[in-house]
Amino acid sequence: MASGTALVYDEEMMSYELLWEDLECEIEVPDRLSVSYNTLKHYGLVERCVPLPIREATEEEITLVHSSEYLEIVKSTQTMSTEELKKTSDNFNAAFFHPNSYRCAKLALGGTLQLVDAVMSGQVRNGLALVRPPGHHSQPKESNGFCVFNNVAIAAKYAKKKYNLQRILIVDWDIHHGQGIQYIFEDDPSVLYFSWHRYEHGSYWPNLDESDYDSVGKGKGMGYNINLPWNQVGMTNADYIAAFFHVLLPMAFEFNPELVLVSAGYDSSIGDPEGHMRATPECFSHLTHLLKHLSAGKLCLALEGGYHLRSLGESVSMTVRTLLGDPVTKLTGEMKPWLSALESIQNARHVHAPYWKCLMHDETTLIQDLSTRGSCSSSPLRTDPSIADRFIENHMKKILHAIPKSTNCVFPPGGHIPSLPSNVEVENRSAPSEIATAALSVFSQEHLGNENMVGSVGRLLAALDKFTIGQTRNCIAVSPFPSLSTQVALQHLLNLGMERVFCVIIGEMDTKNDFPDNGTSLILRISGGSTTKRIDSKYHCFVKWNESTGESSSFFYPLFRFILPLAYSYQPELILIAAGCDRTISNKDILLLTSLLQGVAEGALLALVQESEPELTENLCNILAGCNSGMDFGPFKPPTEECVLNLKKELIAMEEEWKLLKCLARRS
Ligand code: Q9C
Ligand code: ZN
Repeated sequence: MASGTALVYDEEMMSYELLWEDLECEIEVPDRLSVSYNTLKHYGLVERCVPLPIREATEEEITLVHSSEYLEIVKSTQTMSTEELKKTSDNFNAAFFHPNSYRCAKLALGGTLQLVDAVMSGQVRNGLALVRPPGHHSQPKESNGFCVFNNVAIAAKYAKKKYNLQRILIVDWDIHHGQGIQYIFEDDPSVLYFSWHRYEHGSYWPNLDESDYDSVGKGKGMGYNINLPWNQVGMTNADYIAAFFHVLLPMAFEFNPELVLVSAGYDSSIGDPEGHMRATPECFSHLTHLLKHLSAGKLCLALEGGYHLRSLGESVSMTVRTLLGDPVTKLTGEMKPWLSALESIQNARHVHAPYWKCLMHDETTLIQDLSTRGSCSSSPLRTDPSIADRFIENHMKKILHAIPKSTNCVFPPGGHIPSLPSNVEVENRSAPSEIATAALSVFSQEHLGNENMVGSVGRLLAALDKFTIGQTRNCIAVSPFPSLSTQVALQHLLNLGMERVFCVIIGEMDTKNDFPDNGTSLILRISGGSTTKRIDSKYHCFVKWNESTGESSSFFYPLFRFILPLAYSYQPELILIAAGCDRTISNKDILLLTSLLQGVAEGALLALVQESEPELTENLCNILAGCNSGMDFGPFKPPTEECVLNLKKELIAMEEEWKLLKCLARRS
């Protein structure tokens, strides 16, 4: 499996700028690049990446998308006077040329293609191209929105051709609609394009009807263009994460791409003078973390917009940190999407329901955007960038940069120890056996004489103490009786003062259901449901899942529809995952679940596994130690109607309490 994160950067791409006065274009400055790079340096991230040399794109590559006539126009700007440059620029919408624009545009595209080659050849697992000019607005015959060549669209065509790919996903998290990319792949089912964008019912640039949610693609490409228009400014972390859970990710997993490209614009981040949204920098860690679970981690990002320099630098850094595999910083803010965001999400899901089986059985109706139509603030007040500066400065001080820590492994005394990654430590201390016996006796008298069990509980308790003082990142404990160990562990964690533990129990547990019900833990059980009964409490959830576990899995459906929104809504301090018996999800599903849940609780996670499952243990170790991002969790299949309907009952019971579960503005 490939490892490493590539970084493409060359300061030569700072050698063009706006040469005349133009309020619309003045924000696209050379410093965008140096600030991004210097912030990465400041956090020590540049040294940890693999530097890739930049190159010029060839004419053949440029014309994968652009017409030769347009190429000649761009070429001709090299020798133009300022006056001629201005005249040429005026032929396009929000574009400007400089004598170095052509050279830089060739480097920006060439750099993006270098990244694709490095990822596709396995030289690295993922990477970021810090480039300018941006690309996603440019069209076969047009420069548009500061973009000259469509870097990401050409990268997709290039990858398709050179590596014979059948399915590529393009995620456009820039705050503008990448209409250029939409036009290029509109009728192409091999490229799934997702864009969210500030829209305000068409009153925001580029003011196109085709940016609305009902542009789903054309001909064979119907269903492969996903637009999520934001009809209000001020969208937050909760809105963005909800959009990923309820719109992008289910379709992306059903699509199962072989490569993911990101039009990574950071004008969707807080403080941006264009976007006026409120997502904070760590939100980009979460978006990146989620996307790493597709296409065996093959993820290429290319910079698009981002005009608030401080916000841009911090958000880029958060992205790269996550590409490198560092623990994901907690997502801040209230986990409650705006009504306007839910309306957009509901409509996007509705128009795509005919094309995607994962949406087909869900309730979807169109909704009039009553919360915003006519009343939205079409021109938000310009906030002083220095106010945003101060906010971001403070915010970055407040949020913890979890430092990479080791993974702890607990084996019963004398148990078999599999081969482990180098950053995994094996717990060799133990709580005194009287203490272990006392902890165990709360739940069972039966095993008090079992030396193996008492010994493994002793070690588990020692490991948990280390946990709460922040000495380990996460922990996997192998136990002769995982059900019992789960109860002992949860009780101990609560005794130590933990306030919110998200407890996922997979399969059946041969213990009574005497978990607390006071909010200190949220219990989620996933099983076939033969013996499990739903408990009427907002702190006890039940996913009844009995899809036959074959080659392909549909487990992504409850993951994004229920489990992750629940976890993100609860905002736990720690995740506990227990693998019981008679499970109805596969080991691969457990690995995907575990890996995704590392995005919550700063990665603090405890996994409990039966002694007789060395393979699951070893794989979980790799995931927890961060040696997994090259794992292929696919192939996937859509869920059956029965499973969707089972989940719906639970959803209706829970969505008022856990707001990220909502993906309807209103039930009809
Ligand atoms: N007041 C990119 O982010 N101006 N291009 C819109 C609305 C054009 C953005 C004006 C913005 C172009 C790559
Ligand atoms: Zn943009």
